[in-house]
Amino acid sequence: MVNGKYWNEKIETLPSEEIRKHQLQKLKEQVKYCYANSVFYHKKFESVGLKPEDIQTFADLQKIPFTVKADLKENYPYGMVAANSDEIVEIHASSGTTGNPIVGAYTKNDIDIWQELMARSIYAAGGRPWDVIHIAYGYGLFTGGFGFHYGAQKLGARIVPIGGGMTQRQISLMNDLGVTILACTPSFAVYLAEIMAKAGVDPKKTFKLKCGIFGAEPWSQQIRQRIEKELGIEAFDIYGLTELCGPGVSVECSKHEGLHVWEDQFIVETIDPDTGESLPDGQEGELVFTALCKTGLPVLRYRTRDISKVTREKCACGRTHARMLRVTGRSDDMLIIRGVNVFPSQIEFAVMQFSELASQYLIVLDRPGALDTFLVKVELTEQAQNNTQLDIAKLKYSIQKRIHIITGLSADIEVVKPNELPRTEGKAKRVLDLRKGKM
Ligand code: DLL
Repeated sequence: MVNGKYWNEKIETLPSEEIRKHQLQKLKEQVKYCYANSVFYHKKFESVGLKPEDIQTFADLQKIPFTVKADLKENYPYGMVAANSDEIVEIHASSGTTGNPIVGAYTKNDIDIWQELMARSIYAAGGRPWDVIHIAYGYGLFTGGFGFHYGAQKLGARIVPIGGGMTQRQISLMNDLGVTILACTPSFAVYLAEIMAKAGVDPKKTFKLKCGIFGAEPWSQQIRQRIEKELGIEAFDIYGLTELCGPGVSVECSKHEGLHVWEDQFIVETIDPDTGESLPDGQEGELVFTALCKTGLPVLRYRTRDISKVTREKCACGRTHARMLRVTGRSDDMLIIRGVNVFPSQIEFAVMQFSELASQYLIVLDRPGALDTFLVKVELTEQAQNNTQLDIAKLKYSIQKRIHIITGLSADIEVVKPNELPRTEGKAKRVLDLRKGKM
């Protein structure tokens, strides 16, 4: 259906009990598939004495051991592939910061599913065949560019496959080509808005932009408000990871009350990241996903490290699939500063309270002696920079106080000039940890 509320109404509004029934059926089949075709899962099952027949109910899901990032790294590149090698038609990868990259190996079946999920996701965010979609996620091994490309292609929208880079040119093309949907990381959207403001371009006046579909990194409510205000668009959150397909695991609908997880393809669970214990819906924890129909590189109970919570309350949009709330951070993003646990999102929350500051910030940690140093670099907006009345010392003190209230730690604050902090076209870098290797 092209002009209704849904891309795939039957699936998107399937009654919850039917989704559960479908999931259990697919889970049983997938477990059998993994046991028979994946050397990795066969061994894993044997090591805990598990046979595919042992999975009969939802509760039995708990019997399946978790799969973790290290499994994928250790089995790089093809050790976890279950399909015949000539069935693999595409490879993607995410780099991470250490060790081997995480490889995604896709069969034609996997690409078809991904394309369907991305068409649904773009549609849920308001995309229609008559839209012009500017895909500024990187093309290549990163899944962002191709994921959006496949989805927009299925939708029949007009694609501008710009990828990363050429920021100035991107802006003029967006205007010239009548772009209506912007797809990129939230930090790149902020960057585009900054460059537009600097060039005296007001996207609200000349552009046809109506919405943006942003993901691949955590972003706060405050960043969303800034993007929406500066670009004059409605912003939608999209989530995904290479291990599951790429973007298109979940997406926000027009209600903006969490991201619908496409449950016909994934079972989502939340666990305590420290103990691995299963948590009830509504409680914050680490997201764990089981891909139900993946054949290239299947994953069962995959620990994402992403922190969120799941709700199964009815959504006013009519979609019946569970929702996850925005990802607040990753359990392995957590910084331990002077013994205190701090998430970059907490610093972002503090910084974004100040209208004098731009959206860019950088946390710099070091250990020159016995103690950690904790510096937060923040950047003035052009407007604040030109305000001769601005009392920088007072501003610094207020930021410091706010960070202290949130984290209990006192940070040093450095206020820098507009555009002084580095921008990236891909995922933003928020932390510079110089302590590594220093005891
Ligand atoms: O980032 C896939 C993607 C591309 C998603 C474009 C959305 C848009 P990876 O490079 O494998 O895949 O990184 C996956 O990025 O585990 C999260 O930590 C983070 N992430 C992805 N989307 C979001 C989001 C892509 N909406 C990792 N909010 C995940 C917060 C996100 N974090």
